[in-house]
This record gives sequence, C-alpha cells and structure tokens, in this order.
Amino acid sequence: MADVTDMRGYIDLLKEMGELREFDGVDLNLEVGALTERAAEKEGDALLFNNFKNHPAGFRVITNVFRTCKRTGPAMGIAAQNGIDFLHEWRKKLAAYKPVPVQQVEGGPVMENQMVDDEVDLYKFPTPKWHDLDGGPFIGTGCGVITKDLDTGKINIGTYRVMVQDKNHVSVKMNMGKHGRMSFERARDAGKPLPIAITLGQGPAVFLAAQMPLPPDVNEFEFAGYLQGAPVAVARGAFTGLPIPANAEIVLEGELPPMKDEDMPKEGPFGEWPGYFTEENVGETPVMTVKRIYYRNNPILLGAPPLKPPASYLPMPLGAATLWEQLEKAGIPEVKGVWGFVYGGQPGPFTVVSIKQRYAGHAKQALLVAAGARAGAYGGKFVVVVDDDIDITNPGEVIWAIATRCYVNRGIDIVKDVWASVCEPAMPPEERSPRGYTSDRVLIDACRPYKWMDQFPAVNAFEKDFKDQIAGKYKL
Ligand SMILES: Cc1cc2nc3c(=O)[nH]c(=O)nc-3n(C[C@H](O)[C@H](O)[C@H](O)COP(=O)(O)O)c2cc1C
Ligand SMILES: [Mn+2]
Repeated sequence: MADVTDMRGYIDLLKEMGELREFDGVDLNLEVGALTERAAEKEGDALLFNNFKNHPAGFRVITNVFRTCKRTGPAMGIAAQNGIDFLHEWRKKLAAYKPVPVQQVEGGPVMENQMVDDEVDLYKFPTPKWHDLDGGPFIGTGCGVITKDLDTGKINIGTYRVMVQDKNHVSVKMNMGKHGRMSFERARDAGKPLPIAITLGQGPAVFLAAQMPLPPDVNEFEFAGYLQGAPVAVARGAFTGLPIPANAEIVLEGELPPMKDEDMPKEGPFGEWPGYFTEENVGETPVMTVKRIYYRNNPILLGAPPLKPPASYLPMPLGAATLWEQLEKAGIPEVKGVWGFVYGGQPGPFTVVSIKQRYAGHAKQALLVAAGARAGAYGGKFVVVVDDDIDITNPGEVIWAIATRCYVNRGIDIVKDVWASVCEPAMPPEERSPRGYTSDRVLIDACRPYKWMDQFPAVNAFEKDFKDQIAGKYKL
C-alpha cells in the first residue's frame, strides 16, 4: 500500500476491505470506550464515530484500527495473515531496515484550520473517557509526541498518554528512560522549555513507529517512511519549527515549561495494558502549554486505548519479534518462534519461546537469554520454553506443555530483582522506588528433557495429515 500515507487513505482501504463500522451520536462518556473494548475483544471491525453531542458535526474519532493482522499488515508492508508467520516476516523487515528520509513541504492539509494562542480550545475536539475509572479525557492514545533534543538535535516521536488538563494544557506521561522524557529532563536542567508537537491522528505507519520501542538513533519518521514505502511529508510548525506530518488530522503545538516535579499536577488514573488502572500520580507528569492547534476539515482523532488482555490495540505481541532477533544474535540456535500473552510494546509478563532442541542445556540457555535480553527483561515475569511441536500462539497448548513436560525440580528457576515496568500491578507499594523498579522472574523449562527425550512418552494424538485424510474420506 505504497500510497496510504494518511488516515483518510487508510479509511478508504478499510472500507474497501469491508472492515469499517460507522456510528452516529454515541456518547463520548464511556460508550465509545465500551464499543471499542467489545470490538477489540471479538477482533471485529475498526470503528468510526461521528456526530457527538456538543461537538461540531464531522469531528470524528476512529478506534480498533490495528486489531487484526489483516488490517495492520498493509500498514506495515506485511503480507502474512497469521501469528508466527506474520511475526517472522516482521522480524525480517526490522532486520532489513533502511531509513527513508522525510520530505519537507510547505503547509499541507493539516494547516486547513488553526487555533492560535487565546483561541486554543481543546474541548472543541471530541475526546472519549475511555475507561470508567480514568481520571479525565485522554486525547492522546493513538498519538505521536514529537520532540527535538536540545543537545543532540535528534527528532523523536513516541506514543505517550496525553490527558486534557484544561482548554490549553495537557499532561504528557513520558515515563523515565523514554526518549521524550530524557529530552525534557535535559531541557529542564538547562532551565529551558522543551518545544513539543503532538499529532493526534495521522497515517498508520507514523503511529506504529511511534509506539514501537526503536533504538535512540532511529528517527521514527524515517522508520515510518520505510513502513509505508514512501517518505513522510512534514511541514514546519510555526511556533516550534518542529516537523509535523503535513497530512495529519490534528496537531497540538507548544512547549513543556521546565516545571519542577513538585509543581506537576494530578494525572491519571488510566486503564493500562496489563489490564489494570494505574493509580493517579502527582508530581510525575510534565505539562504542555498548547499554543496552536492545526487541524484538517472534519478531523479524525485516532484512539488506541490500552485494554484488558487478551484484547489490545494491536493484533499480536509485535515486541516478540525483537526478542526473537535478540535470542538469535545471542547465539541461541533453532528458535522457532517467540510469543507473549499479555503484551504492550514488549512481549510482556508471560513470554513463550519455542525451540528445536539440539543439545543438553539448550532450553535453559534460551530461558536465561530471553529473561535478560533487552526486549524480554523489561516488564517480564514468566518465561516459558517449549518444543517446536507446540503452537505457542495457543495458550491451551502452552499450558499443556507446562503441565506435562516440566519436571518441576529442574524445570523451574527463579531469578530475583530484574528490570521491571512501571505498570507491574503486583509490585508491593514499599518496593516502588523513584530510582526505578525491579521484580522477579520465573523461568519454566517445558521442553521434553533432552537427555532422555527418545524415551519420553509419545503424544496421544494422530498426525494431522492422517487425520485430515480419514476425516476427508468420511466427510467429517
Ligand atoms: C496507547 C499507548 C499508550 C502508551 N502510553 C505510554 C505512556 O503513557 N508513557 C510511556 O512512557 N510510554 C507509553 N507507551 C509506550 C511507548 O509508546 C513506547 O515505549 C515507545 O517506544 C516510546 O517511544 P521512545 O522509545 O521514542 O521514547 C504507550 C504506547 C501506546 C501504544
Ligand atoms: Mn525514540
């Protein structure tokens, strides 16, 4: 889909595919969120909402866009339709990455309308309250937060949750260690405001690149250009000079003043990807003063609220492809797949690796690397390794492997104090430290024991081919 570079082109494609449901008059307070959750749970259509009470007709919200491989594949340049094949193709695509430089343009559709200084009114844009206990309307979920590091000059785009504080302020929850956060900290140390722009509806590739854990030297715009097979066209923001996608739907522009922690206002709670609300925080979340809003005629806000697993805004744990790559780079042979059942950007707290065992100790080696490699460490908890006859995308098969092949005495290890995510629900309050979080890992070897594999009981199930043949013969 070389020429789908904005949300409207993508919507046309979704319509052609018969994958878009349109709604009128849905309540922004919880109804949009509930419909989004239901559609995600059943891996249903993308949802486009229009005609909200007290908002201009034509100001729209789109959700559940990337829930299936069928819809997300075209946005990532991937043809495969299902789980492990899709992930494998994605991994190859990541490995072959070549930056596609942006195309600088003058103006663009995003400049069709502007609110400047005193005219800025965030409440004009329909913003759902996504989950019942959310602390406010989160305008930024499917967004891209654009910053330029004052020291290095590097442009970054990250998806960070953005809550409306009042008509011209939003809080931008860039967590510690995230690229936008580090640029903010450096500007604050220098006593300077950090220029910032937030795109709230844009081509699918820009969003996918923004929410992906890419290395600091990768420019997400250039990565998005690679995904969409065409450069991202960017215009210069009048207030900041930052590159903003010229065909974005809505872009906020302004600055993050060098605010001290103690002055940062209440943010959250917010329903997050592990399936729980994070508690409200005070003194943690930088605030943006919005100086300008650019928006297209009849703008479309992209919503990608985190949901309780197995629902998600993504079709699958894309971060598992990164871990797969890291396992191979670390020298683990014959990795057949990597998966996660509770995922955000990382494969998450239940990660499964399948291998074709080649030597004694191979399975344990895979576990140790998976628990420690960058993509597996952050936010991990349980790591399972299984033989390659197990379909690791099927939780029933994974549980069967653990239940029957793990010899608990040798098969389970616990590693303490590993790098943890801020979204770890089970972290005891007294262990939540401003210096960062750690948590423990359980390594589960659910492979047949290599040393006596040949004597391991045979599986009580017919070969698929034989079953297909007999079933075909009797038309079952
Ligand atoms: C819907 C959604 C919400 C997210 N919210 C946050 C958030 O509030 N804070 C955060 O640090 N990361 C959040 N992330 C994850 C980041 O987008 C991800 O870690 C990304 O790689 C950050 O970009 P960076 O590496 O350039 O900092 C969110 C991702 C998605 C898709
Ligand atoms: Mn980045």
